[in-house]
Amino acid sequence: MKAYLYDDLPGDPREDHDSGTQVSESELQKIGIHYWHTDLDGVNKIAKERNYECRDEVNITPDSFGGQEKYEEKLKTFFTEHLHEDEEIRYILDGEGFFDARDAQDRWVRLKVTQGDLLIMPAGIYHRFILTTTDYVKAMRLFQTEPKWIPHNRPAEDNKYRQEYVSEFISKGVTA
Ligand code: KMT
Ligand code: NI
Repeated sequence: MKAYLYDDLPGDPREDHDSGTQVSESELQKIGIHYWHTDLDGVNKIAKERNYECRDEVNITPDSFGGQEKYEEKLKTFFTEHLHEDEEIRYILDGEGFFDARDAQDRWVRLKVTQGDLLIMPAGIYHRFILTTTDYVKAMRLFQTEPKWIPHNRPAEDNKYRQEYVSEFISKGVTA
């Protein structure tokens, strides 16, 4: 996985948009993001520790979504800034994609994920997802008993999980 600040320049969001400023693993942890590069045994171990008993797989390509038009519609949903009331945990089985998450200064941090990357976005973090120009990703989605992937689009400041996230990772993190 590669993590850097998004350049915020116009153009196809499926391009890299690498500003050249890297974001370290410890900086990611400060905003509640965790990642591992691991094999299936590692995924099983982490899933057990965090009580993720269930999983499924998604295959995202224009074909699997019924053609270019429907695919682009789906991408719009993924790429609209939102939060969830539970962790979003994804293991990349094949292909590649970008998760963008807001840091404490409300900048986009871009995480490029490829095969073997396991990523956890905490509940309440504002984020979005998009594929790269290869237009293909296959991912495992882990969940406890029921998937809770309903997107709550920004602004969602009244959301309890947003407020918990802010008090744990944003307000405490203010230094200057
Ligand atoms: C999501 O919820 O944004 C997704 O499942 C994106 C695809 S998983 C790589
Ligand atoms: Ni999401």
